[in-house]
Amino acid sequence: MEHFKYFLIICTGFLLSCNSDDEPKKDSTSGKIIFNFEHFADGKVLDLDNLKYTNAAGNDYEVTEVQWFISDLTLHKSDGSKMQLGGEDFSHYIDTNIPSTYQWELPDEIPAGDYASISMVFGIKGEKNIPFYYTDSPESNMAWPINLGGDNGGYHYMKLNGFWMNANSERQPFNFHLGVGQERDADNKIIGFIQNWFEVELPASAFSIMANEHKSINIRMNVEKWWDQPNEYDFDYYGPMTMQNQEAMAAGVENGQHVFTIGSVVTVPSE
Ligand SMILES: [Cu+2]
Repeated sequence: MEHFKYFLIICTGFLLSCNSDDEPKKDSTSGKIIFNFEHFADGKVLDLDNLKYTNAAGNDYEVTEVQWFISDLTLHKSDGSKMQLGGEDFSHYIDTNIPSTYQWELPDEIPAGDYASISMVFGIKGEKNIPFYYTDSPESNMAWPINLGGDNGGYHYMKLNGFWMNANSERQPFNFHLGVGQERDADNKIIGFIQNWFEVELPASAFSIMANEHKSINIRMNVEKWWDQPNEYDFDYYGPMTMQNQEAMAAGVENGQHVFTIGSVVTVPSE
């Protein structure tokens, strides 16, 4: 009997300590964010596999698929403080062939209040872009050749594939792929690598969130802007492939500052 009493005390103590450790910290002063991703062209939802678009350089083109990484999403307050989202899940993969990738539900508790802006990294920062980091598809299919990217260029930032009508009026495939670039000597031998990821502050991304509120924020890729300004991107000049062409990728990266906008911010009823 005495033993049994001790057993009960130990058990209860164990359960109590377990409970207090495992209980998720329910913060009644915070909300949650869900990001949704959408692809637009010329101000409307991107119509895939339809050769009906014309870029700034006058190339008629179509898009067959867009596959890309976003990472290090960060909320900024007007006092300069910031909060990086996602924790260990610092990146998210988006694929027009896999609609389930269009949503990224952040685990973070977002303190209630006003936020001045949202910033994002297009692609993955070099120190996190480690070869063989992603072991499962579809992310693993984004691997960037090690000879073209080195130890900090493990994955494509984006594969944007399609066709354009070339100077000979032929429908020619293009692979507008962005990732780590190469520095080459006069003999075209690779002598270094160039990080092409970039950070962008999303225009008009101020929002506020209340306690227990869920915000659904749409991040929009405006596809035509990859080829618009400041560099009018002519496929007849740059050619169908970009991966070994730093000049082409640099033009895309500069234009990339104008590619992303906020589609909408909606408060969704929480469960
Ligand atoms: Cu590629």
